[in-house]
Formats: sequence, structure tokens, C-alpha cells
Amino acid sequence: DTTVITFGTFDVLHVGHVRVLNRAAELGDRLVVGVSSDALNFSKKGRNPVFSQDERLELVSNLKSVDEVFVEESLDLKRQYITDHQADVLVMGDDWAGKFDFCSDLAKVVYLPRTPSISTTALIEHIATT
Ligand code: C2G
Repeated sequence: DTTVITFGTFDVLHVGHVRVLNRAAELGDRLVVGVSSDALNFSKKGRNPVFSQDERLELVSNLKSVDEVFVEESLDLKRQYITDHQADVLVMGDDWAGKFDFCSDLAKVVYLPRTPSISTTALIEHIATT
């Protein structure tokens, strides 16, 4: 069996998130998703997420393509998460291209093209200004 692992914040879940998760799931038999903790999100983006980590975990875990979720506490634990979950493939959107190549001795690292013109930041902006 092939286990695929991917990571993200998945705040204000949108179609770009669903598509990357569906495409990640197609690369194996089982999809495990590391959802960024609120603290990690704050350190990456400098703002609190709209939805809390518990809400984001609940949303992601209820998607059809997702078999298991866990909290991603740190960007620096990629190697440990891959080992813990016995992942064979690490998938990320191509905004992270090259960034996780240091894991390629543990798992096949695949970067998928992002869905154009949709992002949490743009959604927040849109809601705030309309
Ligand atoms: N994504 C996408 N298309 C978009 C927006 C996002 O394919 N229009 C993908 C991203 O490339 C990523 C996933 O959806 O693979 C989750 O995106 P984010 O929630 O923005 O994740 P991020 O905050 O970049 O966290 O350890 C890695 C990080 O935790 C990634």
C-alpha cells in the first residue's frame, strides 16, 4: 500500500484545497494530512487563522479523499512526520517547489500545480471589501 502525506493550513477551506487533496490522494492508497496548528499558522502568516485548528481538522478530516489527519506543530518536523506515518509520497502545491527536496531520501517528493486565482488571503480581502 502507498501512503501519501501532505501538509497545509486549510483555513477558509476552498476549491484549491479540495483539488490538491484529491490529486494527492490519487497518487496512493491512503492520504494523511498534517494540518498546521494555530501557533504554526501565526508564525508562517503573521495572523490568526479564521477557523481554529480544531475546526480546520474537522473540515479536512471529513473530506472524501482524506483518510487521516494530525496537527502539524512545526515546519521542521517533516522528516519525523513522514517516518511516523510511514509515508511513501510527500505532496505539496508548487508554491513550495524545491522546499521539501531534503526529504527525498525518505519519500518521493511531488509538487502539484496550484489552482489559479484562489487563496485564503484573496477570500478574506473579498469578504472584507464587498
Ligand atoms: N493550494 C492550491 N491551490 C490554491 C491554494 C492552495 O493547490 N489556490 C494548495 C497549497 O499549494 C498547499 C495546500 O493547498 O499544498 C494547502 O495550502 P495552505 O493552506 O495555504 O498551506 P500552507 O499554509 O502553505 O501550509 O508544511 C507546509 C505548510 O504547512 C503548508
